[in-house]
Amino acid sequence: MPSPIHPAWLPEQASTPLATAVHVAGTGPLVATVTDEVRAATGLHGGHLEQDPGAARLLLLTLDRARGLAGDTAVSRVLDALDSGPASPERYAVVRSGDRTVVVGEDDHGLLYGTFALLRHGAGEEVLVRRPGHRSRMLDHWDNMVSHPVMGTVERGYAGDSLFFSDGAVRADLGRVARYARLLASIGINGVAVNNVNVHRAETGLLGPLLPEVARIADVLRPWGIRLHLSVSFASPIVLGGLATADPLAEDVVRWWAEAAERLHTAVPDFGGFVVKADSEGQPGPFAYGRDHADGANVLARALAPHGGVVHWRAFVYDHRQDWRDRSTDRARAAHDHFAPLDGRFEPDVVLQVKHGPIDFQVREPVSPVLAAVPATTVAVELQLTQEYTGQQRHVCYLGPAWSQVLTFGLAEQGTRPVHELVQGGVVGVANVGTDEFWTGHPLAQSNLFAFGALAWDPTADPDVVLREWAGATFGSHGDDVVDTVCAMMTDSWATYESYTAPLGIGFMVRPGHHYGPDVDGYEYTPWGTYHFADREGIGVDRTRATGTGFTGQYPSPWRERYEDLATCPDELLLFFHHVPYTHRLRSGRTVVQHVYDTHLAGVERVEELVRQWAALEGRVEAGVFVRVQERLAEQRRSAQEWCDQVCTYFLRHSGIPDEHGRLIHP
Ligand code: GCW
Repeated sequence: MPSPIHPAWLPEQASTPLATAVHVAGTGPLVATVTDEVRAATGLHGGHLEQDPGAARLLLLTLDRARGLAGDTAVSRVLDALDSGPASPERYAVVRSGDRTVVVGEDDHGLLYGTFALLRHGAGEEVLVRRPGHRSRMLDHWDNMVSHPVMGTVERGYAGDSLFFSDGAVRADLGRVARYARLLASIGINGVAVNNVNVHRAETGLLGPLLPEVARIADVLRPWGIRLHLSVSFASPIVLGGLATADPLAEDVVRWWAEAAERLHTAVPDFGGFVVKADSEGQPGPFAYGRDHADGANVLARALAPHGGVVHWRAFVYDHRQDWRDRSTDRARAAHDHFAPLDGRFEPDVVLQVKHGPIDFQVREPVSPVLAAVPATTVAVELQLTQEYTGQQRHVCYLGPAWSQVLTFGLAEQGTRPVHELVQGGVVGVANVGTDEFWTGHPLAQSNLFAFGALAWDPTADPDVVLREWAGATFGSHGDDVVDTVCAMMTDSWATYESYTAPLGIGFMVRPGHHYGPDVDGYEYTPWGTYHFADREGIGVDRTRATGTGFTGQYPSPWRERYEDLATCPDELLLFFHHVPYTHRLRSGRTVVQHVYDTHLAGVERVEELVRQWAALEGRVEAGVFVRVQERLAEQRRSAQEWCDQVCTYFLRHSGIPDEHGRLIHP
């Protein structure tokens, strides 16, 4: 018996009752989906579909159809509102006018999103017009076709197996994928890359013999407005095509990619494009042929150009065989060093996909300077929903506030131009779902999927409002006090996670390999380039221009100066940019070592409070959800204590400085 699948934020009772006569009209393939959604919602509540728009109480229309009904007062109000703003694909407008409600989508995508907005929020008397802040809102799955001996079927996956693949093949039953696609459509996601950026031999076949299987997945995603993308190996011309080289300038390689794109387009006419991790962590790339990453990305982009589709080329390129004895090499510098000189050389359909921070999805990193360093290149920012470094979906960690900080951070033009304006290539998230009955392992981690969609659509949205919206949709039927408790538990959960793990932006300190739990020196003498350089005097990485690796110089003003100077570097990033004595006084007034003791001990107490807050919901939420969250909180409690003890003891032993308040720090 397969276990039941949790409805996430779309339980039947969360949708607005549509006990009314509904008229749906429009052009485009998604109109059928809208009709099905509405039929389900009206069927539940006693409404019906109505052929005659004049007799309908609810009209769901694409803009072209709405224009034909301009004589209708309610429709004309919507048209006026739409016509007074700039046209934009996927835009929608919603209004309730007297006893009639109208939803108009600029296109069928807009109608789909407008319909979900109506089902979730109902309609108000003011015309609400919404347009996406980013055209591309995409999730990357790190799913493997064949289970990897260490990583399993989803690399860094904490929620069961792959939704798409099993035993080297595309799943015969894609029912779960259809339900997933519906969830994604309801939050505005419009692209999904189905396989891991680490492409193994099996997945290379997705470009060739397995194309009909790829087409089956695309067919399931399409009715929900989601385009399928594939991660591809740069060595595909060799591995799959049998060529002697993958040199991007070799004629037969150019031809091979053009033919591959042609095949894809035939099988999947709306194919979204390629995602490529090249010359990184062992993946093949153009460096092997003395070519650069513009040469590499451009050959794929030119192949796709006749058909549409983009190349998401990842900027996550660094030396993972570094010598820890060499203090001049700095992994944080790598993406900028590789890509800034290539600005202006990429084909228009290349999107440079940049991780939000310069290292690797740590709980706290500065925003990547690459996002402001390639103005002539289309960039996308990559966020990580799957909680590789933020508790692996065993710890509660609502990441909305972290992503909001990134997206609204004024990186360019003297700090006035926020990241969300720089990322014309949109927002990409590494997915956090799998075959788990709650989708995300930890039921509360569903919030991160929801928030990713909400912030990709509106990067200026308040993450607390988004949290409340998610909690209301998911738990609202259990009462407002349940929603309040869930929000109270989660609003500061990212800050809590940070408080008991690696302090002040230093990062890592995790167990090597699987990255769960503390190991302060775990990566210190490894080739991975993630060091904290603690000695008996102090800790931190000197990334200044004056005395360090010079990474601060990759930032535009005012950040290069602010990060360079100890007096202006924000506390939370201090150890990312500076090596300081344990006695260094933070801008908060506390010393570094005292800050570590205080935050870690407080972090554990906060987790204890989370356990109590959740316990009070016993009998108030669905039993399965209650138990799963309770189990995970117990593990979070244990793990937080372990982090606290190891980090505090490490600082005590290295500094010899006891806690000012005389609390027990294990010697
Ligand atoms: O965060 C690291 C992960 C790898 C991952 C890599 C990447 C897919 O530890 O598992 O590989 O980043 O982003 O490519």
